[in-house]
Amino acid sequence: GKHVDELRTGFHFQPPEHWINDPNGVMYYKGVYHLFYQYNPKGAVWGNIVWAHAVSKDLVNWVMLDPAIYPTAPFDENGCWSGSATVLPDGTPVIMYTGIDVDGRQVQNVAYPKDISDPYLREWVKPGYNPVIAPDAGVNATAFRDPTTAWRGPDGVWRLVVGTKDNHRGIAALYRSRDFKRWAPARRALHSGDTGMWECPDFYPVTSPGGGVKHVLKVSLDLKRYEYYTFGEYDHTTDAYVPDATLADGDDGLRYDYGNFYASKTFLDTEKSRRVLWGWANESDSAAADVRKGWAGVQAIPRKVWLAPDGKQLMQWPVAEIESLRGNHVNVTDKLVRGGGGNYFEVTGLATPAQADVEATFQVMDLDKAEPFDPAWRGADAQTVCAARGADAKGGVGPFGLWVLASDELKERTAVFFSVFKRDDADDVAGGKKHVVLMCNDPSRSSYAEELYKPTFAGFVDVDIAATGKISLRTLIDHSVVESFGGHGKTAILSRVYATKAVGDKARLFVFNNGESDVKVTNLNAYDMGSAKITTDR
Ligand code: DQQ
Repeated sequence: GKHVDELRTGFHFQPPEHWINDPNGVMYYKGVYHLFYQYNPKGAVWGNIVWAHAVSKDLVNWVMLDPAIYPTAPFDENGCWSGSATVLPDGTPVIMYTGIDVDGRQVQNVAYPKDISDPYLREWVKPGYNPVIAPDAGVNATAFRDPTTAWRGPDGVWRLVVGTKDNHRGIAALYRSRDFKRWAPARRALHSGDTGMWECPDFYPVTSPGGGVKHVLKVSLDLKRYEYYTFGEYDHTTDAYVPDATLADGDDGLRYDYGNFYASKTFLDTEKSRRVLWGWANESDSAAADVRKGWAGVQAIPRKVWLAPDGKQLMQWPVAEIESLRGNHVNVTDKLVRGGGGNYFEVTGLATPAQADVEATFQVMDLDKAEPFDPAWRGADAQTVCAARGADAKGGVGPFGLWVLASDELKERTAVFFSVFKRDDADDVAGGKKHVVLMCNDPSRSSYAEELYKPTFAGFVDVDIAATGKISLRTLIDHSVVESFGGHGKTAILSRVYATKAVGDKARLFVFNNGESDVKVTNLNAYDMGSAKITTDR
């Protein structure tokens, strides 16, 4: 029907129909970006999993190809689950993925391109010697999956990590190989934690602002359905990984995204010398609604990822290529939204506010109005605080921010906003900062529809707001996706919402302020976004 089509994205990746989940085997090879992803060729629910395949020259427009890897052999006949690509020194790409074998065991298999002169690498061959990594005695064969991209040590030996668990302990199991064919488990895991199964691990170097290199380890928490990362020192000789002591190493750790974003994976873009992150965003409507729609799941906009100048966290920003879709542009400069609660103005002039890119800088005019950060919230996560103090709360400084996908009568609206509190403690974590900045996504009023999962998502933004009084927000609005970046990429939140009235050209965009302090929009640029070109080449 019309309504469900209006929820399809214009510039977030999704295939024409059916279910998708994890990005797989992402890579750049001879001028072409490859995205493989978990896909059900038969329906809009998880199952019958194969590796679907799409290629792009710019990470924006895609050519859809036939599935690249699908069950064909005893070592994967019950499914082709997640994995990664590695480009070997001779330029040959190799995929390692998890097969669900005839006995239901999770094993790791390799696949090589059939014809490396095909720039699209359409066909993949699985050698008969698969699996190359099987669960040994003592390994949980139903929790042993999602191999990372491999890296080579100074000794010329390949290493990679497989996600697994031992009871409640999540493990990044390390394997080694000289020839990518015979793999042996290392005596010690790369890392582990008391957080349940570790899915989709990722391990990669980032340049340290202080010089040298840090390594990032990201894991997806099967039980919590979110990801966290640490970074620290990795010794290439001993394969010891020691996360920086200042970082939380558990489910309270740093996240790429505090919203709907899972099973992510990075690759090194050698063309543009950057690391690019892909992540999957599930639906937040019901499975029955997905079947009616005929599709489920999108990929987040690929994000450049790097270590912050202060060395305390990763930064993320949508790849610059996405800006090629920007069209008609609206600007607001130095517009005051008075305090006192309930003040707002509309950003007019966009043709497609349901498909837009908004960048805004807010200046808090009276930081002294910030309320003290409730001691009861100390140690609580941002989500708990924001769930207690949603977008409609009357605060001291904030809530202020955007209402996106808003309907005419303003009953449907998704709030993306900041709240600022005074820190009454001088703990080390604050690093001298006197305020706590909270970034939230409140979808509680996003839709008239029922049976939606509408959790508040939130993260802290580690900025010193007292220095300038300013905080920035970028929000990519794409029909049923609201993907936001606070503090120039310090905190990201992706949310899925399902407006019924605020769809297509009926959606509207507002700036609101529910705090006591005035807030000035010093600069806001909003762009209509064109649609990505999706073509088929079969
Ligand atoms: N999805 C895949 C698994 C992975 C999970 C199966 C994470 O390989 O652990 O579709 O979303």
